[in-house]
Amino acid sequence: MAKQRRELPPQTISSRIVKEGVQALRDELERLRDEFNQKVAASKELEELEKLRVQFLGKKGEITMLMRSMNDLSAAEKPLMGKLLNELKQAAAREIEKKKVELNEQFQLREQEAQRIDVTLPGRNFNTGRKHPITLVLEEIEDIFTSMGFQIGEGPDVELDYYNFEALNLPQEHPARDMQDSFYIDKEILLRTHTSPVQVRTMQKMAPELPVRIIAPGKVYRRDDDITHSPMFLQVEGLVVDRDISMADLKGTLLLFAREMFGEGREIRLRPSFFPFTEPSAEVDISCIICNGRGCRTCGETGWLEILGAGLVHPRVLENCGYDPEEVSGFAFGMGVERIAMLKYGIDDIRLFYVNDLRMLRQ
Ligand code: 2NM
Repeated sequence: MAKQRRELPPQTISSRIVKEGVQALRDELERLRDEFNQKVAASKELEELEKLRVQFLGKKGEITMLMRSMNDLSAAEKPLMGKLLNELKQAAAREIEKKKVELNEQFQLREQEAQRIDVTLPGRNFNTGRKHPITLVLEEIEDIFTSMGFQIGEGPDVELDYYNFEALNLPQEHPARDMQDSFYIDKEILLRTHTSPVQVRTMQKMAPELPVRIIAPGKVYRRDDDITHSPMFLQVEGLVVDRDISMADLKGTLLLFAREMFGEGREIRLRPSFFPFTEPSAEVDISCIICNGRGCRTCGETGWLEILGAGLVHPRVLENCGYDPEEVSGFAFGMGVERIAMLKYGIDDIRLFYVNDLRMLRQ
């Protein structure tokens, strides 16, 4: 391929230089300097500046081409023109660099400006999560009992028939053992129907050490589903085993709990009841938190609200768990956390706790 030199612009300048010599080159040099300075001064973007660099100083740039056209000058003219052109080239390169720094600074300034924080803008709202009402009530119950010296015990949700029923003196024919009332994994394994198996496991681990003073909070499962019953709910059971534990200890403990939980003015009342694992057994009521005992719709005009089941631990249960019923006695109680929360917050449908409707949970 032929050398490109013949085709290179500016042919007109080359031919003028041949004809008119140094003066033509000087004119062209002036013109280029002016054009370059004016264009660089007017450029506003780095890309624009780079295009100018290529246009004037690139391989085929106008200044570069002008330097090449010096070949057409006489040996006497070359040194001076070479010097002038070199000066122009170097000045142009310096100008480009200077402008580049300037544009870079402007660019960074604009970036900073865009990122600047307007301290007068209103603060951004973000949603903080909050605890579920059931969690709040559970923690409150735990705080009340731990402050009285109770420890918190835990155990598995999937439980053996032995811990859930057998050790607790629930006979084979007891209705709670029916497939209709519990969730069975197989014949001997089921979802616990109360947290009492935690009490059994704890006593068996501790015996014969005294005192046992624990609460067992956790999920329990029953085949129930209506506005006051859910197939899964939370229970807190309590247990104290020591020498000379009586119904008086039970009543004193539960009165303190009722007053901490529902207010100073609360009274409690024990009514005879039956549980296979306690003897005697009682239902425990608190004076109605709406009407203070005068009678209203919430308490069914009785002045009392049922919140707990309780009793003295059955001698057979103590024995099953490694304690001598001739030496020690104990009291136990159990409550549903949802029921307490429903009373406390005036909620009439237990299922509202589980549908995760934020309009309800935010209240
Ligand atoms: C209740 C009512 C009465 C109870 C009994 C025991 C144990 F394991 F010690 F025997 N724990 N919880 C009990 C007694 C629970 O719930 C309504």
